[in-house]
Amino acid sequence: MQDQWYKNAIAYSLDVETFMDSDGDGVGDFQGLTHCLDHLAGLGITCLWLLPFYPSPNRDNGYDVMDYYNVDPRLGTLGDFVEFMYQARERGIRVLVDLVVNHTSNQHPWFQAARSDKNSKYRDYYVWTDKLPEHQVEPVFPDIESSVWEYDETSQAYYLHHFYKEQPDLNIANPAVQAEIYKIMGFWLELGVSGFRIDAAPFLITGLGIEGADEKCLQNFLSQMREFLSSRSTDAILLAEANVKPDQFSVYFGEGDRMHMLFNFLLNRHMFLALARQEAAPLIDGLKSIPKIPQIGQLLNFVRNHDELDLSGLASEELEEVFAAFAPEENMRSFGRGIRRRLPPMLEGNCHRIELTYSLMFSLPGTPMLRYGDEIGMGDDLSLEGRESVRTVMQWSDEPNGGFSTSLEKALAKPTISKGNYGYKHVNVATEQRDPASLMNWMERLIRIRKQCPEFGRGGWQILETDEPCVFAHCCEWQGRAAIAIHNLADKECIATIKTNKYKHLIELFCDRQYEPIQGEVLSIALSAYGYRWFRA
Ligand code: TEU
Repeated sequence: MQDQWYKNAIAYSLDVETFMDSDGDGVGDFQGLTHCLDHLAGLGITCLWLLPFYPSPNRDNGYDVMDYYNVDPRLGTLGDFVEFMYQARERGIRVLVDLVVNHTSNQHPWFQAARSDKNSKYRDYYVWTDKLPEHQVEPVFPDIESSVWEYDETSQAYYLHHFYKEQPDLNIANPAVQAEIYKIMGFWLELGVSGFRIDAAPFLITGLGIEGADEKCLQNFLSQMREFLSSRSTDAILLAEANVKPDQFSVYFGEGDRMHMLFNFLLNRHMFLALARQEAAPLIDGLKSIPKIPQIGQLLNFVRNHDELDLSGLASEELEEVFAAFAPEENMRSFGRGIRRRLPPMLEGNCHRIELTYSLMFSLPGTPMLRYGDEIGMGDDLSLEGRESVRTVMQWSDEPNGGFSTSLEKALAKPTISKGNYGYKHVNVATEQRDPASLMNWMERLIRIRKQCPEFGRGGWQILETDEPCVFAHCCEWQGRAAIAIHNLADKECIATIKTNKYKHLIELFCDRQYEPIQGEVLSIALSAYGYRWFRA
């Protein structure tokens, strides 16, 4: 039986390319990452998700794979990967890898064979049409691609691509393609990974790109994927990247026989709306709208990822409220639905508010995930194109290049070091290590306390009603124990009265400053502006 380790994990996502360069060529690599494992272990991280590190022409930051069975030579060798896996395991850190199989790179040998020969067995690995269908879905990047169909001169037909045209969609309905996917999963499982992040899950099976895709077919495929996984490992998990509405959650979780985890995009955007309004209501509505999840299922909470802050599920007025609060300048927006910024610049560097946000995210029901650089409060670099603005290199010290690379010319040739207040001179691991009041040391404490509160990861949750609209208070219970978290989203202090007779003696676990102990039968909780308090009840 699975011990459901993922329900009490502390996850961390990183891109090998931007984490640490060990050989001075200006590009991060597996050896560099291996040297930095002690930093991650010291923080308390127990599970890494690595963004794609496979050979790729890099049209889409590695999300266009040319070879599923290797490491991009810029990042190291398979040998370096295996050594990294050993060193991670020694430190109790599990590793999830990105399974990018909605599409391949157009440079993948399968696509090369498919386009050059209509009789090739690889032809049906992709989705072709001679005539453009009448109804077409929108491409994911409408600012760059005008259609999901691209005409291929060589084979005189159109192929389907939901993302960039250099990323032809695989025809996953084809059993031969499914067999290839299982072979890829089997390979990485043998190398010791603890599971997969399933990239672009909702797009996997999309018929001919026509609206009303074959949902049943997708469900079957997700079940079969799980069956394959279980036949090879009792421990590994599947984590789907699916930014979908609550009524679609069951497609991914099934009866507990499909995905183990889903990214919690839903609560993510509700959290940002709540922060923008300085009101708890959007978070409460968000939580309440999450359907019941099978026992083995879990949601993965996060603040930001490597894409834009995707707000596409919000109503248009709500979207505008978040834009107005956190991205007033046009160039931070991406075609109307997202924000290309990291959190600290969105909150104008307000340390107290940054802590509030992570404290909140870590206490939400589910598993928390950080993204590299979150622990030190890294910013973005809006002078970079598109999503590159939030993909700058990790800042290790105030040395040149932020200690990321010894190669001055090469790393600087690629201007990835973020500037200004958030640049490596001010924000870096070495400096924060020495400062007891730093965000990084705070994050380490947050993680330690969170590990002592399995209730947030494993328990059932309940909203605690308060008389202050700006206060979000909730309680999670598991195996007869309860953990309570109270967050003041507003920039003014308050005293929130919590209406409950159930919890009388609260023991303070974690808070933003020294508070008077709570006394008496009525729970009157003092909170500073953006204050937060965690209790054991
Ligand atoms: O994103 C998949 C996805 O569904 C997109 O809509 C995502 O929300 C969008 O890229 C926002 O910028 C994944 C990866 O996270 C993304 O980086 C890749 O570009 C994409 O798949 C294609 O592989």
